[in-house]
Amino acid sequence: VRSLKDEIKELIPQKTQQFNLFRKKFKDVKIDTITVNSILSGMRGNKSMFWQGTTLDPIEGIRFNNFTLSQCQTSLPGLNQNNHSNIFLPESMLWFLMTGGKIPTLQQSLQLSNDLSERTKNGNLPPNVNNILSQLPKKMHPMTQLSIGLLLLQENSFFQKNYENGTLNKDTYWEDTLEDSLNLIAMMPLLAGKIYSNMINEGKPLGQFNPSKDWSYNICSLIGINKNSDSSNISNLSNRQLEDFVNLMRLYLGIHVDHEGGNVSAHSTHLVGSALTDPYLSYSSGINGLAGPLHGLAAQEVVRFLIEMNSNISSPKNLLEIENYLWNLLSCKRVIPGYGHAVLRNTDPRFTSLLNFVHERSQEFANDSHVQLMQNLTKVAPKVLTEHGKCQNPYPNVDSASGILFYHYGLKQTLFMTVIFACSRAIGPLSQLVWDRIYGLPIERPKSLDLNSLKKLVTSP
Ligand code: CMX
Repeated sequence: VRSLKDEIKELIPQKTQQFNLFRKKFKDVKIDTITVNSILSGMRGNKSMFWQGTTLDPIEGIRFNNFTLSQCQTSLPGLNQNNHSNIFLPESMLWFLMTGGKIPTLQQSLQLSNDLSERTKNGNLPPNVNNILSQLPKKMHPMTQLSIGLLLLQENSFFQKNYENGTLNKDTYWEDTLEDSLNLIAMMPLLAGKIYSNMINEGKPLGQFNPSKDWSYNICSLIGINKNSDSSNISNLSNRQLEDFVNLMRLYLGIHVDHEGGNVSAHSTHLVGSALTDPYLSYSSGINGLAGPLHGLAAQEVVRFLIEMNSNISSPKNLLEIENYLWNLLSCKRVIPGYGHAVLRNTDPRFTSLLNFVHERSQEFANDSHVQLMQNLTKVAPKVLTEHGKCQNPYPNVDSASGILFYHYGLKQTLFMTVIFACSRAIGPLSQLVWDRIYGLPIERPKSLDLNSLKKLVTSP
C-alpha cells in the first residue's frame, strides 16, 4: 500500500500548478471590503486568509474538503463495529485533509494508524521529556503542561535540524514538515496520558500503549479509561461502556480536527508557522490559544455550568426553572457557555452528531441528570438568547455536549478536556502547514493601524 507521503507527492505538481495559475490570473481581483468596525472587532468575517482543508458555512456548518460532516460520517472509513458505522477514524480524516480530499480506504487509514503507532517508538515519550514532565508541579494547568511537552519534543524536529544544516530547500520544506507533523500527532496520546497521570495519579502510568490499536484507543488507554487499563477509576464501567467511550473518543477526535483557518488555534499555528517555524513550535502556539475560555476551554465551562445549574434547580426537566436560571445568568452579564459562535448562525452539526451518539444510547444516558439538562437546554436557551437580543447565534455549539459526555464515562477532570481537544486540533492546522510549505506561502504580515492613521483614512476623501 502506498504511503501518505507517496500520495501527497503525486498530488503536488497538479495542485501547485492550479494554485499558481489561479494566483496569476486573479491576483488583483478585489473580494472584500474592510471596514473600521471589522478592524476594531477582531477582524470578524474579513476574507483575508487562505485555508485549504475546511470552510465554515454559517448555516450548514463545517465542510471538510467540501464534504459536510454527515457526508464525512458516511464516507470516511471507521472500524464499523457494532453499528458504530457513522464514526470514522480520525486517521481517515488526517489522510483526507493531508491529501486535499482523497478518501482513504480502510486499509490506508489503518496503515496510517500503524505508522503513527510506530513513530512513538513502542509508546514511550523520549526519557528526557518524560522526566521533565514528571517534575512539573502536579497542579500546573494541563494545557501549560501540554505546551511544554510539545516544546520539549521540538528538539526532534527534522525541519529545524535540516534547516539549520542547510540541507533543505523550498521544494523539500514540506517533506520534513510532514515528517514532524506526523511525529507530533503520534506523540499526542502519550502527552495526554502523561498529563492526565500527573493530574490524578502522581505521574504514574494509568494504562498501556497498545501498538496494534488505533490512535483514539490509545488515548483512552493512556488516560486509564479502557479495558486493559491499570487504573482504578474505570472499575465501574462495563465492557460495553468502555467500548462506547472509545467510540465517543473516535467521534470527538474526528469532528474537532479543524474549523476553517480563522479560529484562534488554527490561525496561531498558521501565523507562527508562516515564519518557517517548525510544526512543534507552531502547534504549541496553537494550543496556547486553544486554552482560552472563549475557544477550547468552553467545553469544560459547560460541564461546570451544567453541574452548577443542576444543583440550583429542582429537576433537569423543569424548563421554567431552567429559563429563570438563564435569565439570572444573563442579568449578571455572564454568557451561556456552549451557545453562540463567531461564524455559525445555526446549530453546530458537530453538536448534532454528538447528540446522535446520545440518542443511539438513550438507556445509557437516561439517568444522567447532566446529560438530560444538556438536552433540555436546547429547548430553552435559544429562545432566551433570542429574546435577550444580543447574541448573533442563539444555537448550541459543539462544546455544549462534548465535555459532559466525557464526564459521564468518568473523565471528571474538566481542565483536562481541552487537552483532548488539542489532540484532535493538531490534525487540521498541521495538514494546512504541510500545504503552506508546498505552495510556498510567505510570512504573514498584515498591516496594523493606530487610531491616528485610522482617523486619517476615514476623513480623507
Ligand atoms: N451567552 C450570552 N451572551 C452571548 C453569548 C452567549 N452564549 N454569545 C454571544 N453573546 C453576546 C456577546 O458576549 C456579545 O455581547 P457584547 O456585545 O456585550 O460584547 C454579543 O452577544 C454579540 O456576540 P456575537 O457577535 O454573537 O458573538 P462573538 O462572535 O462576539 O462571540 C463566542 C462568539 C463563541 C465567543 C460567544 O458566542 C460566546 O462567548 N459563547 C459562549 C462561549 C462558547 O460557547 N464558546 C465556544 C466557541 C466554540 C468554538 O470556539 O469553536
